[in-house]
Amino acid sequence: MAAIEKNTQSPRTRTEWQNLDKEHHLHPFTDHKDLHQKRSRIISRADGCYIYDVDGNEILDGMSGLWCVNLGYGREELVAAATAQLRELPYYNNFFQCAHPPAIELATLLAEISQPQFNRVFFAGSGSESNDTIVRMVRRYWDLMEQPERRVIISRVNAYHGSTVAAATLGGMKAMHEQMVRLPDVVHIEQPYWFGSDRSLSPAEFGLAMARRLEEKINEVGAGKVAAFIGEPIQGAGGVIIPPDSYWPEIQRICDEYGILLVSDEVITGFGRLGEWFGADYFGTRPDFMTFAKGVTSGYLPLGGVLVGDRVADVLIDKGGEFYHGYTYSGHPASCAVAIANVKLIQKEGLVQRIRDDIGPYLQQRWATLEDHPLVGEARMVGLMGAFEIVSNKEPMQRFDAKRGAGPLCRDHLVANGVVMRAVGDTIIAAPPFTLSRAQADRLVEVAWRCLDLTQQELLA
Ligand code: PXG
Repeated sequence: MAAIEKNTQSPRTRTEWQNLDKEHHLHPFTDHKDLHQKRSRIISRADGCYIYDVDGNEILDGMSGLWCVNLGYGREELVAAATAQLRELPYYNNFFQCAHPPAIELATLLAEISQPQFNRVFFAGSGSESNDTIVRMVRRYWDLMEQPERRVIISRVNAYHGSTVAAATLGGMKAMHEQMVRLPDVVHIEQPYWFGSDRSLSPAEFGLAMARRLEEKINEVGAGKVAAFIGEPIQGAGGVIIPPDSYWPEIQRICDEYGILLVSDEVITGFGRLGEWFGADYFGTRPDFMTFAKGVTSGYLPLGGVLVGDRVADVLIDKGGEFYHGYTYSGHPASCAVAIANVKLIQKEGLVQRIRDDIGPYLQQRWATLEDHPLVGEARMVGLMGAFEIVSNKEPMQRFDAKRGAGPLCRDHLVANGVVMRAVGDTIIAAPPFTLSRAQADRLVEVAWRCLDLTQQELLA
């Protein structure tokens, strides 16, 4: 296949793109009034770990797109897999007793790389759709188990599980809930955010206490009414909340004791981000479901899905009866072909091990040095997923007044200095591609330090 032509000659100027964008394009999660004052950044191409704006400025992508371009940009193998599949069979469905080779092959591959209880996959087009599938399948399972009173799904405050109504109900984002009608039978417990707590407990004690909120909630709701618990192994969009080591084993114990299904939302943590194939492997849980999306294709084409554990799949299959749920693009052939190529590349290049043993520990150790900056209260990272907390004072710990916008200020400096990270309030988060070099890791940290200096000068001026 011919090398892709780089679109270096943009047919329009930046201003023209910005004007058209303003006139016609509504963006996700955006205050458009605010955007129209600032104008959009127009990103027109990318290569490796870098994105380029329409003026040709090079920016190191510390967020892997939106936590998805794990293998970096410009991977010809993924382009070739998509192109070949589009030629062979661009679309066919998996409804009505049909299936196609890419969906079957990918399902088989996913069963191979996941824990032994996972042998079956239900495909969707995105993480949100996958979590809708979870809501539907959890209910179907308990109906088939003749325990229809088990209806309640327990989730966590500040969780992000997507933006469809079901997924956003599962999520714990207050601002989203205020703009929507929520599903019934979803309740939330606190998140294991030690840095955001009063820190009177040690991290280990705090982790246990937060896990036991699940047990308290089960008892409050009534043990016979609880269907499932859902959580991201590390909360991503909520600010890279890394739970203390004591947290997940206790959650697992409680789920086992009360017989409730455990759902691990692996949309960000799946496919190697933490130096293991899945976050459940990293934290040692044995979930009944894993939601995936994003990194399954490194974002080259949209795909999501749910790995369904035998406990549930066996019941669905053995008891029979149609499960009235599915999407036109459940297992789109081209997306599945890209996913197969993507997983095989991760295997061939040993990228999971690279994160566990090489670039992960390297960046983590560099990242930790940010704690020496006067503005950083904590710098944390697992695998290639990290955050640092901007504070006005370390001892006692104090935040800047939220109105000062310290986080967004720092984020804007980062972008202006050629590095993308995200601000969640005053928490700056990063999740760079798995192919990040050591020099690029150094650059992430050096630019972060410099931008913290700039932020400090501006806030203290
Ligand atoms: N679960 C998790 C854990 C996610 O992070 C979804 C589900 C939904 O996936 P889709 O494919 O429907 O978007 C996500 C998505 C951010 C940000 O700003 C994070 C996501 C999406 C958009 C923005 O960090 N995560």
